Amino acid sequence: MERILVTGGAGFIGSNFVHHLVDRTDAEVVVLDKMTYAASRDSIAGLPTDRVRLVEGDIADEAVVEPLAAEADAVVHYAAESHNDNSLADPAPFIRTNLVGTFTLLEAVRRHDVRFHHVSTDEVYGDLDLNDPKRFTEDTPYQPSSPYSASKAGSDHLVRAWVRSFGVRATISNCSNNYGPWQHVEKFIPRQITEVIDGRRPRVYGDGLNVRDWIHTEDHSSAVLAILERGRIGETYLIGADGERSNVDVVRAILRHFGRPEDDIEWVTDRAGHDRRYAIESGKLRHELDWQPRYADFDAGLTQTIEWYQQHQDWWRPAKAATEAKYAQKGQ
Ligand code: NAD
Ligand code: TDX
Repeated sequence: MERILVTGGAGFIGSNFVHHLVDRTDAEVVVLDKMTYAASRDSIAGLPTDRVRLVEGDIADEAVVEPLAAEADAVVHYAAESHNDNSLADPAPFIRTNLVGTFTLLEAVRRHDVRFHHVSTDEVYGDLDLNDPKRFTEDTPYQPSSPYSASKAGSDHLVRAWVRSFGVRATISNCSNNYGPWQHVEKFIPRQITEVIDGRRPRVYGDGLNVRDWIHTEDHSSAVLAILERGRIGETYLIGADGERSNVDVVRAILRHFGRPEDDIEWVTDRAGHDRRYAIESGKLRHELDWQPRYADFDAGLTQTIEWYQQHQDWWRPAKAATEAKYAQKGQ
């Protein structure tokens, strides 16, 4: 594989994948990113300029996408509006980027017969009860709850239809909640770490018992590369690292790290339609593609992530005040 187009490659997870490609393959990487509030040039700064090129543009703009798809051997599609709370406040950009953007890319890879990998989320499956022994599998029916997850579910369906009707050579992955460096401070773990660094209390929605299945972003990247290289065309692979934790448990671990009392929590207004629990059964990926997570110990990965945010205050501070102002308006 010589030239790989990575959409959303200046975002949290896409930028990690760009580093992963540079470190582990000989590929030339073109990043197509609209550079929204969620993007960061710093996250891909310092990479060799003969290997990585950033194109600032919109995946929903055919004139931008067409020439880049024409010269690519593969497209790995991360670009999205990604935050549930934002999708509840204003769904429009989610429809345009996640649905129209994915459609625009699919039409371009169809024209040029380019291999396509679509990065999606476990949220397309809706949620599980706390005491349900089941986990999501590739056969779980779609039942998205929020405008964000509905737009991602729709984008998955577009990919499946383009495979079946037009023979597009595509795979899909649905991953659980990612954590690690370079995640925007609007998201749960960075928000709580930076609140505590600023001497405030972590802000937990509802009763805090909602469960997320955490995976380090490095492990997400290694799984996507395995699927790109060895996955079967037309298949979906679930990506997860057996990292189920309740939100309140994660917050208590962060408080402990800073030597603060474990009940020093601000309980705030719950998210509308808040999914209760996500849990991934990733046996297909592990057995078929021989993939294993490297960050099996969530607490060690969390400690490393906390230290990263302590050491990179210049990076996250510019976004922090505006993010908190938005949450404050909603009582969160
Ligand atoms: P992010 O918000 O950090 O990054 C998204 C990137 O896409 C940004 O750089 C942004 O500028 C870019 N972008 C947005 N709209 C664009 C457009 N119209 N054209 C081009 N670029 C555009 O998101 P993330 O957390 O890194 O998520 C990346 C992908 O992984 C998304 O598709 C998301 O649905 C999926 N995913 C995320 C998680 C998670 O826990 N964060 C879990 C599973 C799947
Ligand atoms: O301040 C907060 N307090 C709180 O209790 C925030 C920001 C969140 N939460 C809760 C809501 C969720 O139960 O924490 C949990 C995680 O919240 P988010 O970080 O917003 O993630 P989530 O909604 O689970 O979605 C994430 O994982 C799946 C990503 O943002 C999606 O892009 C991905 O598809």
